[in-house]
Amino acid sequence: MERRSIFKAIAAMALATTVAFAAGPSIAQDNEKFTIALIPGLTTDAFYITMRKGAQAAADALGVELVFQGGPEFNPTVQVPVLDAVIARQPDAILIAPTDTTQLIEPLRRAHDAGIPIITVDTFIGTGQYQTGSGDADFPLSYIASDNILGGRMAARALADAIGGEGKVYVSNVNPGISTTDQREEGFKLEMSENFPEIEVLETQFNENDANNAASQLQAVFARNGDLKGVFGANLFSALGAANGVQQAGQTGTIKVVAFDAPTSIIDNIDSGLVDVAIAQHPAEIGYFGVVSAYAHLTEQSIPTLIGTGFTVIDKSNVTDPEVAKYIYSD
Ligand code: T6T
Repeated sequence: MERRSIFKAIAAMALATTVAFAAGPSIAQDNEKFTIALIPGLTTDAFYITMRKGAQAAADALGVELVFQGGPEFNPTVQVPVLDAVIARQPDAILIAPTDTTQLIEPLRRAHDAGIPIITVDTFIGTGQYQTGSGDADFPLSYIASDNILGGRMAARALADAIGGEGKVYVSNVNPGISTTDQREEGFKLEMSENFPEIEVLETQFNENDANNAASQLQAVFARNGDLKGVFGANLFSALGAANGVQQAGQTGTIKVVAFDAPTSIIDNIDSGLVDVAIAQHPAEIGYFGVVSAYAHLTEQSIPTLIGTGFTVIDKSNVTDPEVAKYIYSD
């Protein structure tokens, strides 16, 4: 090859390399745009609205199409038909917050059998230990969520502190069978029994994710226990309802409230003194890493089977700090 041709060949190779790098991973090479579906527990919950924002940020960065499709209630009977409709659209991957640890196993297996990779976000199916080769629910690729046992323990410590380490409290919870809220209750009770012997944890009240139920239950528990000192609301609606119940009972500041989740309504209640502490999850982080993980899998990278996201504890002392306030959920 004469010298000029060698230079030309090298220049051509350099150009080809630049084009290949600029084009990015395999998806752009065949012009495919991945579609990733995100199925929340319910669409109108500030927690999942915030998760969607994080997922959309990752989708925009990666050139992925994000489809957000869910039901109006946190309930497997409502969620399964939504899931079936999503499977029929054949997305490249599904991110889902399953509304029940057992009732979503078979419906999700239909997606798996159709060849659609599944990542669960926020909640899990089975034991939440995936890709182990054991059990009947280990087929999702990854679980991305808060450490909910730890979150329950954090709530217990905050409530114990607020009530001075003694007295009666209870957990306002959604329904049994939801991985997140089951684990929060478990962590809360473990922490109380291990470290706060002077605190009596009364029977859990299940409100079916309805803040009005949670409010009436608070008043009924208070009617039976005039010395009630505190309540742990194990998710957004439980906490909001329990706080409303405290206010309706005229016990603001006397019955202490620790809230899981941080929508603006709970933050307003911190300002007014009705809620002592809110444990904010990082739902945007869950959504962001959900999309990134699905994309990594679709472009043939291996992904972790578990990704834990953080918490921010919000109270009167730090609620105006922008580094804290950025974790308040979007409505
Ligand atoms: O607490 C979140 C979520 O983590 C839980 O799984 C269900 O309830 C929320 O969406 C809040 O309403």
